[in-house]
Amino acid sequence: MKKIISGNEAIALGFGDSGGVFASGYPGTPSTETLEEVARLGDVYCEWAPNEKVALESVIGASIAGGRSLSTMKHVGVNVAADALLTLTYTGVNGGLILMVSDDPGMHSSQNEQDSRNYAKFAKVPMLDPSDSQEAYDMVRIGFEISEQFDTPLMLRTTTRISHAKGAVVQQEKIAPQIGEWVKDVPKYVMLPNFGKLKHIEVEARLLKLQEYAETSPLNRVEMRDTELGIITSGVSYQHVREAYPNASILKLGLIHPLPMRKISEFAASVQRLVVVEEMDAIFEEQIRANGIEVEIGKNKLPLCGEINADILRTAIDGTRLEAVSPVEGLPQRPPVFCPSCAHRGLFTILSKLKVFVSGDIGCYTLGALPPMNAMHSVIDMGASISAAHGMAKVNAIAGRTEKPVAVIGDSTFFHSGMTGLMSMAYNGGNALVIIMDNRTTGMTGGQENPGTGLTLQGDDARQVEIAPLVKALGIDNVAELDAYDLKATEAAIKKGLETPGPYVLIDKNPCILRYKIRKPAIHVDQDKCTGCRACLKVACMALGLTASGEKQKVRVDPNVCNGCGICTQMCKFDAMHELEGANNANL
Ligand SMILES: Cc1ncc(C[n+]2csc(CCOP(=O)(O)OP(=O)(O)O)c2C)c(N)n1
Repeated sequence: MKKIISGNEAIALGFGDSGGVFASGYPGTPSTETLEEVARLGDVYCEWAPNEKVALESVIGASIAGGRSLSTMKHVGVNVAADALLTLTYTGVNGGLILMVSDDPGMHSSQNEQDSRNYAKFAKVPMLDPSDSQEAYDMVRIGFEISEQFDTPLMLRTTTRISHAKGAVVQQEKIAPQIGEWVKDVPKYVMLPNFGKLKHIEVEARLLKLQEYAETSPLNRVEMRDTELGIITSGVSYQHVREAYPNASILKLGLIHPLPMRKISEFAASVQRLVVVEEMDAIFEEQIRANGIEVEIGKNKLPLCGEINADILRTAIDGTRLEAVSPVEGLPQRPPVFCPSCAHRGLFTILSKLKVFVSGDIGCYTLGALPPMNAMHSVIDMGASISAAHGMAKVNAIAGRTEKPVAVIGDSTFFHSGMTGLMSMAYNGGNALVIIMDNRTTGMTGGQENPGTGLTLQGDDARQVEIAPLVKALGIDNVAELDAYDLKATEAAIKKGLETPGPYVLIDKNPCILRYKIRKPAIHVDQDKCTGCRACLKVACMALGLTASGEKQKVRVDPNVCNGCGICTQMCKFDAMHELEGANNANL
């Protein structure tokens, strides 16, 4: 029976069907649903980790204990887990180990566009690159087999289109959970220099064996058609190539590291023009050229940035365009905004007013950087808000500047990698105001659980880590609560935090209204009192608009969108905005 499922769902299903025993990951688009789907299978153990390094390390332990295991994360998550990965490659595995990493070409929802194929090269591990849901499913099973046969971790890479697009999947016969013996093997698992030196030699030999495997593996297949044009490609690019050039010959790579150079060379010799199609970096092309094989078109014509599509291919390869493609040019931009009644809106209304330097972090609150708030001035990576604010404060002190930086971070990001920065600030005598927006969920990625929510990935009760005592234990004496829905109190709290010397932490505990489904009646605007001054529009709420043009425009509230938080009412000097019981009850 066929199932129509996404690549992420297919990987989860493949894990369940291939004897998977333990899975751990950290949310990140486009990988997130994979672990959520493993949880839905019901019969395989899985958990959210507070960050990707912890996830991978737990999976390493599960593998050492003999279980087939899976770790899931987005591309930047591998940066966090890289310390573990780059030594895991030396120890190898016991139970098969797959690190699923999802890249985001085009940056639909990411802070950078890094190409994880570099990590396979860097860590000297095999990498698989599926082109559709069926391949994503099948590659989990073959991935475990490769991992165990070659004693290596294996990376299974998806990109946004593979993770999220749906396709038909036929399941293989389910195999029982695979759990080997749990053995003590010091030279294998203890990477002291003496053992590590020997292991490095093994890793290099393993790579050569994997290369031989890649030469004959059906994962890398030649599709011979018209020999005038030959294209080497993989992953989602294969689909674009098939659409743009249905008659071209293709070398479709599934095992993309290490590359089968003999196969590539034979394919190159069998076609007249050789084109290499890959999104982002020139990983294949550089290796192919380094082997003395002539590539007519690669990154000399194809983009290094963003996604490719059939139209881009046709334009680059022979200067023609696809008639069927209708570009989205001219459509209005719809940048994301805070949800109606999100507490982050109250905070950024005040930060914007106070014109302080805000060292930001990654989460829904990053939207505070956009107009009209313009109240976030640096965002680097998860956790950087606190450590960067610390560095800023130190240089400010050296320069004789008095302004104290403000760091803004969410609960999930704080647990992920903000805690260590805060500890450093306390330890090194820092001087920043840190605001933790504890909405009790990992909001940006869709509302996942974390150590502060009191629930596991499966929704079962869990030990709930409290942030205030944790902050104190990290060495911060000044810790206070904040209610970002109360603008006056928020302004007063922030001012106090800025005036008090040394590290100061404010914690807002208003829950995420989406995740916790909080609904309130809409705000009503008294049109007789509204002067049209537009002060309320500064809170940038999508429920607020203007009355029809013509007469002096006044503010109106869309009751279907408004969620009655009352932040806008506090901006009104004319008492024109009120909570009206029952106003939009019909829409609750
Ligand atoms: C290293 C890394 N892992 C994962 C992500 C994906 N991601 C973006 S924001 C975020 C967490 C947001 O949760 P939180 O800090 O609680 O803020 P909220 O969105 O709830 O306001 C995650 C997991 C990322 N950008 N970088």
